[in-house]
Amino acid sequence: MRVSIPTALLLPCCLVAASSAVKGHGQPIIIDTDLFGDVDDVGALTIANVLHNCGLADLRGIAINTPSQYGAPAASAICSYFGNDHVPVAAIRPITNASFFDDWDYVRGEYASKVAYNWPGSLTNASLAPTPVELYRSILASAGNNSLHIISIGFLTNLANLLRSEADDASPLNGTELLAAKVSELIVMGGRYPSGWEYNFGGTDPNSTAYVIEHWPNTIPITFSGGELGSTIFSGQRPLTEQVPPPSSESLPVSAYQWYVGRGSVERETWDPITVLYGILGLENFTKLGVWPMLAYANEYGYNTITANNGSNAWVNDTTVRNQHWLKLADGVTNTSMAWLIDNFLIHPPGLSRCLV
Ligand SMILES: [Ca+2]
Repeated sequence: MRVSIPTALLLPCCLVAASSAVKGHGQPIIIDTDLFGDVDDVGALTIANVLHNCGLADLRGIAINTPSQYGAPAASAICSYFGNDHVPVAAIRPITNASFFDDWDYVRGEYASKVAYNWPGSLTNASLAPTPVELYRSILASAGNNSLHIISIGFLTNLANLLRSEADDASPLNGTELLAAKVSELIVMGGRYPSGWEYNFGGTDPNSTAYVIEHWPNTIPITFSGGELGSTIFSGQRPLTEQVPPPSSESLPVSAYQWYVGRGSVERETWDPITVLYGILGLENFTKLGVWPMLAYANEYGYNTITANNGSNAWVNDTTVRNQHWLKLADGVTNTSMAWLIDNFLIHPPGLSRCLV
């Protein structure tokens, strides 16, 4: 039996946006993901595809920041599953034969190769993908001024390389100039707030984290989604029992969560899905889903700093800096209600054109 929509979340009917939205005509986004080592990236790419299909997002491209050969084909598989074969996927080099193995807790399972094999997308071999810098520069060059949101839900290696990139055939601008011209916001899942250590910042490539935080053009807003936000919100379990046809055995997102979490549970922390939701909807456009705004800024001013070689971060309360924020749940929004919204996307049939099930 399906759980009813929490009424506290819903807007009055007359405020819900009209269903005149056109597929792919929403907020332009590029997603930079470490799809491979955690399954919440699948939830995040699911949300991006659903919101692309219902007209709130324009998914221009995906850049993979982990080296396994399975990441890029899995990302392509997710897009194709939702009817978006055209979305280009870039793969960081060198590409390796690495397969996920959980040597932290010896519980989680590999899912990327299974997703790529069972739902093959338009990209079936990572070596055929462009590099992330090539893809970024091409997409940015053709984008409108100050139009794109870049959403980072993994390591910052690709963005550091992009910042360092030089003029090429795609654009006479170097990476920093190109970003300053075309990007209207950077959204980053990483760090802890106001201070702490988190895996995306410190786990693999803290030098790139420090480079991006220190060299990002100060004209572009940055919003951080910290480890503390997603770690208390658990999603994925409800879709296993409430999957709208096709059944869960044929659902790519549900299958990925089953393969990863395993042993009778598909429940997972919700770091990346929340980040992509904000990256597309901002604070205000939750109303276009028919729900009240569910996120808020936790600070008014200041900026983020990397304080140690291990990628630890700390917020500096500088009242003169106003373009950086970190996220929290809006007043009155509970972990349960945010999980309900995330789960609504995970049960979303791939052919359904409206945003919510
Ligand atoms: Ca991730």
